[in-house]
Amino acid sequence: MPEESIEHLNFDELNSKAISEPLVTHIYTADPSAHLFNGKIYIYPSHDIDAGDAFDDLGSHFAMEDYHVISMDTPASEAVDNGIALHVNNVPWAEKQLWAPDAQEKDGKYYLFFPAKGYDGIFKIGVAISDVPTGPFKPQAEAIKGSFSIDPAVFKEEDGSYYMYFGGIWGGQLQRWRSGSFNAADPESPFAHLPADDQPALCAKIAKLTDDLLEFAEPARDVVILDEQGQPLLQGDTERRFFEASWLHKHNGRYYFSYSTGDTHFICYAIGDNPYGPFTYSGRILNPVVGWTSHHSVCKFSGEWYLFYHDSSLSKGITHLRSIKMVRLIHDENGFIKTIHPYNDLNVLA
Ligand code: FUB
Repeated sequence: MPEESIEHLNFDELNSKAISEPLVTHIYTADPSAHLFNGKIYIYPSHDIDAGDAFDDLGSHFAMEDYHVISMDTPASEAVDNGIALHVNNVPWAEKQLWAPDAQEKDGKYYLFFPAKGYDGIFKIGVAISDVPTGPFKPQAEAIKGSFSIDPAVFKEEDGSYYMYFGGIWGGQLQRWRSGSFNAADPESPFAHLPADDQPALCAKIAKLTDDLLEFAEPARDVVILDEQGQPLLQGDTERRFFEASWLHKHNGRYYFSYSTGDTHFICYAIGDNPYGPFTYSGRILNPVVGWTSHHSVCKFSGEWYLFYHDSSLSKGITHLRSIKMVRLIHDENGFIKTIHPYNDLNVLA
């Protein structure tokens, strides 16, 4: 992922116009996956560090080593850092790059789902378990069988079943799995193996989880996003097609699949009538933030929806040093989400 030119930005002006503040400032955090467990908000973010790795389009500079869980009693409360919840050194199968995680609760146990690169350089998704939402989490010895790529997000359906959405292109390697096995050719290129611009876009993946939440109960399927004509979005439709950062929330009986468009920096959403989709593209949730990546979650507290997201305002624009934030998210009377502008009267891409 390239470093965006930020020379035109005045960070004092930017921070005075930001619609929300970082939730924590003593560490850098990103990719916030928020859930309500036992009436309290728990946020499962990436823990950004500067490990000194050079910037590249594969995201090698995102060299995170551990996770911290952040908790809040209410949206207005102080955000509390609960310390290290999992470290890569304790994950037998993982070598590096603990990217965006998620968590779920089942029968009083808490499951942390996380991507990491194995010693073969291939991203897989693992699970770690704790008796409490804040961890520490004990990892399984192996990654989930049949898992690949990054950015797991696990949705709990009202019937008690759980579905994992996952995947990310470029450095997230999703394009290398198009044939069903990992294509290692052109290892330095994030663009090799992508569909042509006039072909259907590469889709996020979905798989139902087994009852113990430790494995896929079925082969992963495509999460298809349709345009207004009912046709799959095309790979060249970069302002709407899926890039990474899947999330699923349910509102008034409809399923909202949201995601980042990556190199065009939007958080968009599409609506469907079941967890598998297809979903119809419905608009933008969040306009571009400072920093290259955008990644979010949507969580309800006391009847109000909130968007959790990140930007690089605290680090003055350093792409891999981000800070988690939150803001109210509004569905209008027809169920469409009102687009959020992260800085009043300011477009960071202008
Ligand atoms: O934090 C590392 C990667 O950056 C995440 O996995 C992506 O979603 C992007 O936010």
